Amino acid sequence: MERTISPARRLAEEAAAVIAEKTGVPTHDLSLTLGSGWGGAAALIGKKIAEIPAYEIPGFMKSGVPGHTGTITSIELPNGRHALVLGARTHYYEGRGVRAVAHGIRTAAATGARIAILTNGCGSTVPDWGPGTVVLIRDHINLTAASPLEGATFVDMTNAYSQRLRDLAHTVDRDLPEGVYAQFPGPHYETPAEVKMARILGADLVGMSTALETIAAREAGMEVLGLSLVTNHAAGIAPGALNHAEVLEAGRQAGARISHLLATIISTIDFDKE
Ligand code: 8IG
Repeated sequence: MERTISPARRLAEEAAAVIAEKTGVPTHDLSLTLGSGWGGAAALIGKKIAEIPAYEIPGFMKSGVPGHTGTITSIELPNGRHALVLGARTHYYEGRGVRAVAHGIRTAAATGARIAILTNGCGSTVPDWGPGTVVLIRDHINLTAASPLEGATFVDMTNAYSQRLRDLAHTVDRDLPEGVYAQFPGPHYETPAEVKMARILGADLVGMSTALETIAAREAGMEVLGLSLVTNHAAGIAPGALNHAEVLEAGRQAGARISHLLATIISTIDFDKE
């Protein structure tokens, strides 16, 4: 029987071929998406082999969000494995459609990556988890009313966030809390009533990125580790209003500590045991 490849998959394979050509690295092992606050990790995990402006790679566009860089970087880890750092996340709220949202992850999968580490900055619905708290994502609630998958693609989401990788993160920091991440469509932040709803539904964290990317990663058969940096209490959890400058400032303050944490977690990954 003839194998049919979806247009989304074909574009990802084209992008992967360009990455292989421009980096000289034929395959990658790890996909690393660095969200608000996490950017410093790229410099700590290994040796930079190449950095490519995202718009030179098929299917990627320039990021319009301050604090989000638009490059794709190939890094050689000390163990000889290769990480593809996606500094060019497309958010659902940019309105480019779900295919653009999933393209980075699909491309990383097409380069050979079997593990996806997804990081983000997010709001917290838990009073005790203030700005600077790092949380391992245990599960998510997709409140975007969208899916990055097209057609009859029935992907199991039971163990979307790998127990193996969460255990491994706990060997680095046994006190890392675990939480449920709810993705809202954004780009506006929630109302206090929406945050209360999310809490009642079981969400500890609220964000705008990671759930859709995890779905795409699971479709591609990747193991997912999700790490959130709380940059703000979600609306109504603490007194006062939210603003993007405060979010960036919280990320900046936590940057060195969480980048080191992430680099240490990556250094402990056993790539042969999936
Ligand atoms: I950073 O409070 C960041 N991202 N939905 N709500 C949502 N996304 C966020 C928030 C927040 N903070």
